[in-house]
Amino acid sequence: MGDRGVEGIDDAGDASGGWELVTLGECLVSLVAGELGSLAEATTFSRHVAGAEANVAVGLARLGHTATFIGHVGQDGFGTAILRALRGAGVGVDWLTVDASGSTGHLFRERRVLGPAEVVYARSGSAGARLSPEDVDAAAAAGAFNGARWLHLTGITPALSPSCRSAVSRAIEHARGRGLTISLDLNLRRKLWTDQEAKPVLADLAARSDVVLGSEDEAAIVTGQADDGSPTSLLDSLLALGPTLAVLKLGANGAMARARGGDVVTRASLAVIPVDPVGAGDAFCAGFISARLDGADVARALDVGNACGAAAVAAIGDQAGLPDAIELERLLAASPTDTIR
Ligand code: KDG
Repeated sequence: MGDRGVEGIDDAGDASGGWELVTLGECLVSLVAGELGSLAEATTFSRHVAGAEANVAVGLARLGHTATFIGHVGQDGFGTAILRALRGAGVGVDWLTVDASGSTGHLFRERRVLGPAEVVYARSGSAGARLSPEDVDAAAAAGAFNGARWLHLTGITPALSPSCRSAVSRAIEHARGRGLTISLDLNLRRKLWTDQEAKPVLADLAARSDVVLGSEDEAAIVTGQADDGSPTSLLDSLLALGPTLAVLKLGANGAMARARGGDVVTRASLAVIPVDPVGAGDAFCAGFISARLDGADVARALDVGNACGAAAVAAIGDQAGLPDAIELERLLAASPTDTIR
């Protein structure tokens, strides 16, 4: 178990320098509709920095951990905005390449408080999709993984391009060789690939990860098990793929987890009226990973993840609501009627 990182050992040691968390993928700009409802009626948009892995890195940094991000942005104003935002959040950008051969990926999305929100991507052929295994090797050679404790991956990056898929695989090799804990958020994006294309790729990544997180729908696709309303059997099917810990994000219903050979742990979410549901899953991952890096047990990590997810949906944009450590403690301690005066 020693080579399985934090999830495989009881006593998570201190970071020995460098970045605690390494992640990689496409950080993009998200143009979020100002008006609630259909994109068809939206006329104003606000610009935010987005991208699942970058959201997790920013979430970790807000909570006092250190995180670095490997990727590409275009040599354009959106790329500059991303660099400034990540740097300003304290995320390492030493391995965020400014790439003149493609533009920065962006997306438009509507804001709904009822039903799923539609996203329109403008990321095909983007700079972000040019991330390659050579980038990961270069970051590793420059020390990105030295002293790191955690590698976080999502199912979005392998869908972007063959080189992105290889980059994810290469990151696992670097992390595994150094004993990092590896987490995979399934994050199935059906506008990027079909379920049939995604299933074997994500199942393979899950097999090579320590912690797999996802929704019930995503877990059902990746495990090939019917989503029959039994989260416990989905957790077991995820564990059968190979990780030591499986986590189901249940949105307003909280989260559940099971470690291999352990009991099912279920924790409720915080009550919240969402103003922008996108980014909740990434915020959950940030909170969960942060708590595990702090040595928390799975129940506490689920609580922290749920609180971060609730905080994220209470603000517009993927990253605006990500709490710092003080806000997090207030959220975990407060009754719904509390006011800070
Ligand atoms: O989880 C939020 C992400 O989905 C969003 O920021 C954009 O990375 C993104 C994607 O590909 O959907």
